[in-house]
Amino acid sequence: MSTAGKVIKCRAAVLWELNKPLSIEEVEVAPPKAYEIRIKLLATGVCGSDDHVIAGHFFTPLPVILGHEGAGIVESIGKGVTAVKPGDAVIPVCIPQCGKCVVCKNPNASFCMRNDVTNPRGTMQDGTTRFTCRGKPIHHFISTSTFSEYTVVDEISIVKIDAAAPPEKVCLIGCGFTTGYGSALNIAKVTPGSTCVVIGLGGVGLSVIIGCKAAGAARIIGVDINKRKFTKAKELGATECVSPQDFQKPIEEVLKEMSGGVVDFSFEAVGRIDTVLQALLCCHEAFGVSVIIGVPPGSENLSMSPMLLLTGRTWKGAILGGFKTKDCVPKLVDDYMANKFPLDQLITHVLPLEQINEAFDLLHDGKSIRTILTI
Ligand code: COD
Ligand code: ZN
Ligand code: ZN
Repeated sequence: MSTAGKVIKCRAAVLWELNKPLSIEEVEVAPPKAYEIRIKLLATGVCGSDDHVIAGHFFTPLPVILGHEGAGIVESIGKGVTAVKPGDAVIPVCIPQCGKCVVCKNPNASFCMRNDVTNPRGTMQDGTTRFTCRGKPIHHFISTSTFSEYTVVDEISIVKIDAAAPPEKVCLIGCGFTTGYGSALNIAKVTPGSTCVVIGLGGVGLSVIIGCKAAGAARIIGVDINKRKFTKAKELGATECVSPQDFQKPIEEVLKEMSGGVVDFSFEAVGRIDTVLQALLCCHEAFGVSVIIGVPPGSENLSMSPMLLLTGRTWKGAILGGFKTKDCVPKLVDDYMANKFPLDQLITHVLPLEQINEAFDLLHDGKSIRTILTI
């Protein structure tokens, strides 16, 4: 029996309050309106940014269904939708590509102005939500909300992918992998023979390493306070790894010495003020490029000397690796299918959606890189 046009009752993980476990609830998912798509999700990754929301470091309206690294199939479409049809394999994307705004029209920019990241409303583009639970509207999260059996997204926030791609793997192309890999290739534009420093070896930092290696970097130095992350970092291309806790002096000094003073590219993939500064300071003062990927807690500002940039450093940042999502995500899936990068190695755990809080425990305890939730 077709569910098109009807409200679907299904399971979803709802965050009602900050710093509380997610609650598996029965939610109602309304049918898609014009230019919207309802998706049956099959798998979703658990990203550090979902955790930042729960901890109150990344503001989005509550109650909310989090999750932004999903893959699934189209269940039904609203009026006017042409990008996909029911049955298509898709990835919802947390940065839309509307194709019409000044950013979308700029070939060198990707942060579409219709994103829900800068000033999150937690809604569809029309300002309303498609989720209800216990009679209350539930917010969406950065245009995606993948911790649910079904979600509704705008047409500008969905990409069609190869139907043969395994959802429990390519869901990571919805955020973590793409964020790190693109930061190396598109934002830093890592050059062959260069020396790179990657601070933070979670799923995003490891994806930076994959990108640096693909670009032909000669040295890739991984930095993390959790030494359990070093083995995988080396498997993926880090040439050496260090923990700041093993040194008396600041880690940027250690990194400068290790590299003979020549760090060409540095990346911050932790989401802390001190590591943002470490990444900036460790790269060469005249030609170093430092890329911010993590977002420190909302109220924290950084104070730095303008001299750090006057000498010639470049300081950059990007969300989702600077990829224009509609143009690039399907190609990344094709590249994965052609074995061009080792995405599977980022996956350390697979759990059912019901065990989502265990997935966050694994992340907090530093035991997982990526947990995939099967839905
Ligand atoms: N020095 C070095 N490493 C550290 C330190 C430190 N002081 N503190 C923690 N770490 C390490 C941790 O041990 C861990 O290995 C790693 O840093 C962080 O990894 P995860 O697994 O917690 O997080 P990721 O890799 O999934 O995500 C990292 C981000 C930085 C992308 C994320 O947390 C973030 O800040 N997101 C906000 C940016 C954003 O919105 N991006 C788009 C959607 S994700
Ligand atoms: Zn993410
Ligand atoms: Zn746009």
